[in-house]
Formats: sequence, C-alpha cells, structure tokens
Amino acid sequence: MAGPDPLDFYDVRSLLDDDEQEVQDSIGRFVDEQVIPIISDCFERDHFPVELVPQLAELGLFGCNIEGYGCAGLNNVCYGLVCQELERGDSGVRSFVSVQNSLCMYPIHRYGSEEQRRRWLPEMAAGRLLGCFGLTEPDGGSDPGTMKTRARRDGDDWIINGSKMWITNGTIADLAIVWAASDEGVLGFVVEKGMKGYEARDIRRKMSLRASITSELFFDEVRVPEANRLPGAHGLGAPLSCLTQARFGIAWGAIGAATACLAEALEFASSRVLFGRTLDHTQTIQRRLADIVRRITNARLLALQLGRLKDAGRMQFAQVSLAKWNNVRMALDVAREVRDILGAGGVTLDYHAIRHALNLESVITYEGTETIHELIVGRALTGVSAF
Ligand code: TGC
Ligand code: FAD
Repeated sequence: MAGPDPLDFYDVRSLLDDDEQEVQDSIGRFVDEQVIPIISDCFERDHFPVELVPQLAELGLFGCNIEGYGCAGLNNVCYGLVCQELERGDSGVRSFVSVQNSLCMYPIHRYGSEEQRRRWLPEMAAGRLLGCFGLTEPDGGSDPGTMKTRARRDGDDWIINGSKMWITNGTIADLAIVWAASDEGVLGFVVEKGMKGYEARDIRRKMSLRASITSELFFDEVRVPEANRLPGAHGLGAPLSCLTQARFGIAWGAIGAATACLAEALEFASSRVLFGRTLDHTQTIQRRLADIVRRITNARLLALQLGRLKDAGRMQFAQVSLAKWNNVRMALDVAREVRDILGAGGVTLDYHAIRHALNLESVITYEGTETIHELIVGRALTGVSAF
C-alpha cells in the first residue's frame, strides 16, 4: 500500500463531495497551466496579469458562492477550494478574486437594493466590471471605526471627501465600494470610475504582492447619487461583515501557498546531493519536512471544518479570525522555512518559495493583522475588548 500523499497527508480531499473535488481539480488545472508558468515573471515585473481576468470569469469564479445574477451558486467550501488553488499559484491572483467576490460582490448582494444587484452583479460575474474595496485609510487600518472619509447629504446626492490607502485593484477597478462616516454612521457607496473628483493612483515599490495592483483612492467633493448608496449598510458592522467573507477565503488560500512550497522542498530534498547522499536522507531535513506537513495538515482540517460551519450557517467571525491567524502564520513560516531549505537558490525567483514568503508578508497584515485576530479571539474568550 502506498503511504499517505505528502501534499494531503490525512486525505482531507476524501471529505469533499464530488462537486467540490471537481471544482478543486478544474481550478487546479487552470493554475498549473495558466498561472504558474507566468507568475514569477509577473512578480518580477511588478505586473498584475490582467489577461487572466476573462478566464477567471469563464471559470465562474466571480461571485461563485452567490446564487443568481449570473453567479455560479457554489457552496462556501467550494469558494475556499477556489482560493486554495489560486493561492497555490500566487497570493496576488487569489487577492484579485477575493476582492471581486468577498469585498465587492458580497456587499452589493447583501446590502444593495434589488435594482443595484441587477445593475452590477451580472456584469461583475462576467468580469466586465471590476471592483475594489476602500476601507483602510492612511492613518491606521486596524481601527477603521476612526475613518476620516466623510459623506454628507446634498439634496438627493451625497458628497464624499477623503482618501483610502492600500486598496487592491484600485486603478483597474470600474467601481469602488467606499465606506464613509456620516451623520447617520458609517455608510457604503458604489463610487464609479469617471465620477468627478474621484482618482486612483498606484502605490509603487512594493516588495510583496507584486503581481497585484495596490492603490490609493482620493475623493475630492465627489458627488454620488443616492442610487449608489447601499441601502442595507448602516454602521461599521457592514464593512466588517465583508471582511469576514474575505478572511474566510484567505484562511483557505494560505494552505495553497504553503503546499506549493512543500512540493518544492520535497523535490529539492530528493535531488540535492550533499555529503554523498541526497538531502532527504538527513534527519534534520526529514524533521523539518515532517513539521511542515504537520502544520499544513492542521490548517487543512481547520479550514474544512470552518467551511462546513459556514455552509451550515453556524460560522462566527471569531472562528474566522482564528483560522486566518493560524493558517497565514503557518504558511508564512512554511514559506520562510522552505526558502532556507532551498539554500542560495531559494533567494531567487527560479523557485516559488521566496515569492510566496514575500507575498505572505502582506497577507499576514491585510484583512486584520495577526495581533488584531489574536485580540478578536481574546475578546471572544473573555468578553473584554482589549484593542
Ligand atoms: P466592534 O465594536 O468590534 O464592531 C462593530 C460592529 O461590527 C460587528 N463586527 C463584525 N461583524 C461581522 N464580521 C466581523 N468580523 C465583525 N467584527 C465586528 C460587531 O459585532 C459590532 O456590531 P454591533 O451590531 O454591535 O454594532 O468595532 P471596533 O471599532 O471595536 O473594531 C473591532 C476590530 C478591531 C476587530 C475591527 O475594527 C477590525 O477588524 N479591524 C481590522 C481592520 C481590517 O481587517 N481591515 C481590512 C481592510 S480590507 C483588506 O485588507 C483587503 S485585503 C484584500 C485582498 O487583497 O485580499
Ligand atoms: P496599523 O493599523 O497602523 O497597525 C500597525 C501595527 O500596530 C500592526 O503591527 C498592528 O498589528 C499593530 N496594532 C494595531 N492595533 C493594535 C493594538 N490594539 N494592540 C497592539 N498592536 C496593535 N485595505 C482595504 O481597505 N482594501 C484593500 O483592498 C486592501 N488591500 C491591501 C493590499 C495590500 C498589499 C496591503 C499591504 C494592505 C491592504 N489593505 C487594504 C490594508 C490592510 O487592511 C491594512 O494594512 C491593515 O488592516 C493594517 O492597517 P495598517 O497598515 O494601517 O497598520
């Protein structure tokens, strides 16, 4: 009998139903054939592979866990598997899909009017309209409750002033989901490209997520019609609920990045000859590989149970925080460890580990830093907010 699959040591795949396995396989093939061959070059050139967008749409990935409006209506485990496979390719590609799905289509679906859903969701599902999500501001992303961007009523319109920073997809987005403080609390708006006073500019010199666009957004007396306000969104809980969706996907995605690194380490250890034997004959390397597999296996089981809870309507946001924190920390540590196992070659883009490690430096910061997630779990345990 063959031993356990090194990349799925507990055969977690056998806990997936046929549809879920099919989703994993089809996205996996796409990543192997279309993403991995080009992605190191994109990372090196600081280029988001926008040419993949029509294919991502064709695969039905945009809004894939939304029912209707041209969306695939998959379950949440499938959405997790999509993120896992995409991030096996690159965190930037997964980020792109997370933003379009969890941070743009989700709030329109959950907080928008029926008219707004019909107006934007089918075009977004088809990849003809791209979105970005503006919550973070220059003065401190961990505490969005103190946002300075403001919206004030002016007749039937709203006037928005302020700025957002570190916004994925900002300069390629046709619409921005923008969160602004107002006399009525935090409100959500769909700001469209071309609206007077709205501008997006790329942030350069990133050493992480280089195959992803990150931008600043500026709002100078931008007039937004009431028809572009999300009527169901009142208060900070609305944007935070979108983060819960994206964090769920990230908890799965990180497993993909770690698995790509593990595969690279196994291949290297079995072929690199030092001291007259291949590296995999040494106890230290075996212990390091075993420890990587232990960590990835834990993360896989944790993500799947989180997905089952979400599909059963029982998932709580503190559980998502634990998974985002655990799985991204795991993936970052694994990527750094594999980078070291690869020796000097591991610092180059000839291997994937350094790219994943650098990407994961963003992933551990965005969607709530590790500290924020520890404190969210701490609050759930004690009932005391210690932020
Ligand atoms: P707090 O009093 O805790 O909450 C206000 C209201 O919101 C509710 N709530 C949530 N609801 C759903 N999901 C969550 N995760 C929620 N967290 C809180 C909460 O129950 C409350 O509701 P109600 O009805 O009682 O009013 O608010 P706070 O100001 O104390 O803040 C708490 C804290 C620190 C946890 C929150 O501010 C936070 O999560 N900060 C981190 C910010 C963050 O993660 N930003 C991410 C920006 S987007 C991004 O990074 C995209 S990367 C995209 C990519 O490329 O993949
Ligand atoms: P800060 O909030 O200033 O935190 C600085 C440090 O203080 C961190 O180490 C933090 O853990 C620590 N800290 C914070 N509070 C406490 C506390 N109470 N106790 C102890 N330590 C604390 N945002 C969006 O809105 N949309 C996007 O699309 C988006 N995309 C991004 C893409 C990239 C590549 C990156 C890097 C970020 C992106 N972000 C986006 C922003 C991201 O969400 C924020 O960077 C993140 O929330 C942290 O905010 P900050 O960078 O301002 O750090």
